[in-house]
Amino acid sequence: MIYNTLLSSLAKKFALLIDPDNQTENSLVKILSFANTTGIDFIMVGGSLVSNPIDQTVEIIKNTTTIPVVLFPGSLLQLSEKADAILLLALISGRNPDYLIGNHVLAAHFLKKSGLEIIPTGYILIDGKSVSSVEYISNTRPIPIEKADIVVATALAGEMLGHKMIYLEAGSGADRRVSERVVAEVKKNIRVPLMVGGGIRTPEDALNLYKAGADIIVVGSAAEDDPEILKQLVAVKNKFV
Ligand code: 1GP
Repeated sequence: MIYNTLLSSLAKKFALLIDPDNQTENSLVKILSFANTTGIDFIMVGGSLVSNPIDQTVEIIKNTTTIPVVLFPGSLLQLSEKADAILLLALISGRNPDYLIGNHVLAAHFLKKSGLEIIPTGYILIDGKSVSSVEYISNTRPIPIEKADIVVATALAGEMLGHKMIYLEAGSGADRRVSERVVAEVKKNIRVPLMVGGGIRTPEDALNLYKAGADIIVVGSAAEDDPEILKQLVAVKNKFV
């Protein structure tokens, strides 16, 4: 079980995010060849707007690597029985009922039959300086970056509601990633694993966020731009072993 492996050790984890729309089969295989040699803990698949069939992407990943595949669905069109697990996201920074419970009701029977491992995740969108796809598509507002107290209270409420993971998200390709201060404040207050993503591009970013308390770092855009950077980014987590 993927969640149990997250809990079973204190080691820092690294997740590669694949947005199917940003990949051809060739570029996907190339990025996976780097992923296979670097010690990535799991591959997330999804995006705010995905027009390619998610099954195909998951299939290519499963045929190319043994790294567990975790769905990160932006919509009901992004469900696949071929993955290993799903982050069942509740967009708890927002006040759009569809993203808090509506889509989950629609997906519930499918998920129960799918055999996917379900990881209920409190998903918190934080202002990354520019309007993110998540903000636009979900029609929710991000929490302002300077309002660390609101982020902490939101994360706490998410944990109290039973979410097994908290994900701090600045949005894919964010101009400004989540700050160390916010990560540290949230980490002090919750016990479930803390994921951080959006705009993380350099080993220094990763190092500082791990130091601040991130348990799992998610990188998508930087690896799309230059798959070779994965080696340096993933190597950072080994400094904490
Ligand atoms: C987006 O947090 C992820 O949901 C990854 O963001 O593409 O900026 O790495 P990047």
